[in-house]
Amino acid sequence: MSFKKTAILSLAALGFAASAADIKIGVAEALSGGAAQYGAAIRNGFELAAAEINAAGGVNGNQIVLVVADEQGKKEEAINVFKKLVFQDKVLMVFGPTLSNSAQAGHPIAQAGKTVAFGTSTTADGITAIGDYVFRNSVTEADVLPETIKVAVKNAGIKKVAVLYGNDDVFTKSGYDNFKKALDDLKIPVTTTETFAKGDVDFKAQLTKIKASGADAIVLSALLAEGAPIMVQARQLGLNVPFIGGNGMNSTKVFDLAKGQSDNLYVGSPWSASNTTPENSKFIKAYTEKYKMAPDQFAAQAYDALYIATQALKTVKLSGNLAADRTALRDALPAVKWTGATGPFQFRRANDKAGKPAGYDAQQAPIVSVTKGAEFVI
Ligand code: 1QQ
Repeated sequence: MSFKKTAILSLAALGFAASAADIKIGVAEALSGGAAQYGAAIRNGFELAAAEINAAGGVNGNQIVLVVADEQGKKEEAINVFKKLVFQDKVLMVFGPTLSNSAQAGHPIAQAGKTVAFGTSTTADGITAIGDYVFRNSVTEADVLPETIKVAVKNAGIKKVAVLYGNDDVFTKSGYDNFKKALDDLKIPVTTTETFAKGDVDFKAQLTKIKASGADAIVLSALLAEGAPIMVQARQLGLNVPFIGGNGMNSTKVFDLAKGQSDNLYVGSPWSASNTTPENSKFIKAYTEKYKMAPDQFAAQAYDALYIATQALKTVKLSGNLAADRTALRDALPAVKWTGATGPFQFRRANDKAGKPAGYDAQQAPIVSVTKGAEFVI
């Protein structure tokens, strides 16, 4: 008998055998760097859901074990972390990464390893075109932005807008493309289109041009690291028009980062703190008790995502053969329907670039809200 076998047998004799049935799930999120503004809330959402699911008996008696890794909001790190989780840690599936920019780098690794990659915050075009193991429950910019613009225009009597976007990030660029399409469809004139890059800190030149252009609102496709200072600097320049933002601006962190200058920002998401369904009330209460702070949509989507995966896992008879189990989970996921903190959810098949069926997007309706006194109000 080899040493390895002896070691396993003695572990079993000591009562560790049950751990063989643990279900290892990877969580690859930005836990440091600028995107940790989102990633920390996402991790909290997963850990809350895992604790609840395990306390209620786990998945057919098996406990969920999260293997959390920091992909730092960077493409190269997303590649490293996905390789580690898929090939070294041998997790059943991977949630994350936080940014679409990183997903374009990390998801092909999961796809090659025939392992589900499940985004809970990735909203750019083309993510689920990567392959049939790629899923997300985050509603795309393409689905949300037309609705956000419609509500903002109606509410604030907007006639013409300026557009400002980050041109070096997959998400901010996709947000721009979808904003542009929605503005064209609604025949809303654009006074000027300005850009910035990741890491920029001074946006006065672009904002001065926007002010001179006479726009009634600023359509902004940005992540918080740049989006929050943009709001502050606009107000400093006396540019007090509404902002219309994408998913990147849809975080309560905007209230900390743009202190006192965060009013009048329109965003859309299926999740709202003021939604009083039993599922959402339970989530908000449990989250607030556990973390001593209010959740945001990023936490809510991660929380729902683990419940969605759990519903699929409950229908799968895990064989202990990793490759077979990974594929069985992939095959079970598309049929899941789940009503969670973000409301009723189901998947919708996405196509690849050639128009052939690929991964799965979220089929969910957005709610548009506007910031007022450090709150999102419907
Ligand atoms: C993306 C996003 C970001 C705002 C996630 C935090 O939506 O990168 O797709």
